[in-house]
Amino acid sequence: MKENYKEAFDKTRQAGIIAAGALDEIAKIVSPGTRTDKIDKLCYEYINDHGAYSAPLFYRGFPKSCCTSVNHVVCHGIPSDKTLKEGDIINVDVTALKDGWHGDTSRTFEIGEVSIKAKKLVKTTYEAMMKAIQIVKEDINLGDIGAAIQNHVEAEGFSVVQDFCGHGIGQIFHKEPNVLHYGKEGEGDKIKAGMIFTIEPMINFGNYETKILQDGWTAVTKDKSLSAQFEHTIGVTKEGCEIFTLSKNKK
Ligand code: EYL
Ligand code: CO
Repeated sequence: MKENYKEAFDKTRQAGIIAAGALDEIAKIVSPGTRTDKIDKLCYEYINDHGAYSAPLFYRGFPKSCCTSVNHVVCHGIPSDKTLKEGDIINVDVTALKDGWHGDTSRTFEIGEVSIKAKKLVKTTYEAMMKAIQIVKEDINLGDIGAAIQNHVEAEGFSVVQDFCGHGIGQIFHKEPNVLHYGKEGEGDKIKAGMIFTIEPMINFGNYETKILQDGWTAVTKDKSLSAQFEHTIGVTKEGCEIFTLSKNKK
């Protein structure tokens, strides 16, 4: 059972590099006046030009190639003619399917100058994801990941969304295990070397509760407060983990 996961890691790394590269290109156009469907078009074309598919497109009927979630939208925002404006925050979530394997990643971008509270929310969300990634290695419990995120986020006065979670990923977009972004140390299953999953905390400025809009896709905060998210796809090793979706521009 030793190093049997080399192919899985190699393939997921290739998909992850494409997904991260798409976000690097998207980072260049997220500014005041940009329509969210322009982001979707760039995502679609970048991923296709790199010999891959956008996994979200038509997944469970989803109509676009990526999710664009602005301000109080928690996740699964649908690209549209909506125009970004100064002070907005937007999460863009992309998944590349390359050679049968998935790489899933998202970042929250700030549009022009944003409020101090939005900045703090985005920074804390990124830190929470990275703190969780930093503790990952064989034999920790899934609850340790949730606790690392929840402890950091709540110390800053924000709340962790409970209605969506990270997930196992590989030749299937979403599989076991569910990776909760809240929990207690020592709880949940132990993780083992070779496992591949996402960590993708959604963090709200106000209450953790969400609801789905009439369109059937868009998840928003019930209290209309701001929400931020970051996501990486990682592979567990004996000593730690590998992040498959790092940006070349280091982010
Ligand atoms: C499609 C399916 C309801 C995505 C992710 C697009 C959206 C809402 C049903 C997870 C689940 C992206 O990127 C994702 N996870 O990291 N569904 C997704 N859809 C969709
Ligand atoms: Co995703």
